[in-house]
Amino acid sequence: MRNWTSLKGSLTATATTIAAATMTATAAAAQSGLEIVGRPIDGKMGFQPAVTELASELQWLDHMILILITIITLFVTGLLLYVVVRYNRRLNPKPATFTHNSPLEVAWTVVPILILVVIGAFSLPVLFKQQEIPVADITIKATGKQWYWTYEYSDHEFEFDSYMIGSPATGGDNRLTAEVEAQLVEAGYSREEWLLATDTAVVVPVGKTIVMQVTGADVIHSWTIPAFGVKQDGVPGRLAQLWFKADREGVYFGQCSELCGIAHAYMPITVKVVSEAVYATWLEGAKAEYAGIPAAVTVASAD
Ligand SMILES: [Cu+2]
Repeated sequence: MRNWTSLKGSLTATATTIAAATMTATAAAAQSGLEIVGRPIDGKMGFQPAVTELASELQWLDHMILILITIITLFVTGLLLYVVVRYNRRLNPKPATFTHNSPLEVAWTVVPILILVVIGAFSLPVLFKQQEIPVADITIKATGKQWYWTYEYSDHEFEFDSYMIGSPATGGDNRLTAEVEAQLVEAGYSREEWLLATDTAVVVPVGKTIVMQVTGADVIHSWTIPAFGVKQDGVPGRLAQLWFKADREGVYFGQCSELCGIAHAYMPITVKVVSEAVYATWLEGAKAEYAGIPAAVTVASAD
């Protein structure tokens, strides 16, 4: 029913409305009262709020390197200006003719090496922390498809598809129309979340270690949530892993981050971090709603 190709031009308006209503009802179920935390904001600079240790460390590293490169850039600019002023032809009519200065050459080789070692010493632990996958409380498999995501809750044997609200699968045509805005509102979002909100969302409990297995069914996609500090390519035929432990309830958004075809811009990612109680309730509902849905891979054709 949510197959892209079969939907294209074949669904009647009634069926679309029913489907949209069902999907948005599910989406809204786990969202009441949840703050929208992780989304881009017009005119803002910098990072989204860091809600995992990984994201905090990444952002700390970024700031540390920003300070280092600012110092280096100012130093080099200062040297250049000094040389331009002090050693121009007017102030220095008789130029020096030496070609070597061993102490200086050793210094400009050793100092950059030391700077790189310092950067490496701080960045490698952050990288390893991302790549060393801890024992999972919950394992979810995200499969990127043209152009939506399928999430399998591996511990509970159910899966569901996640489409952008306003995509052809939810009765739209990737444009923000009045109907699409109504769907967004009904699902607990606003037009600000257009291109970010999906009909179903990944729901996880706060403070639990989530291991996300990421793969692709057709071409390479990439799963990311900036506020979690995670990004992983989903490559067909490979199963990569990422992990996160969100410490703040809320709604978080990401987008497919590997150019994957014509509707690449229309396959966002929505994650809701909820309390354990809300998660347990959602899980029961999801089991009832999605159990037995065949795990068939639906590959969209480009027509
Ligand atoms: Cu993509």
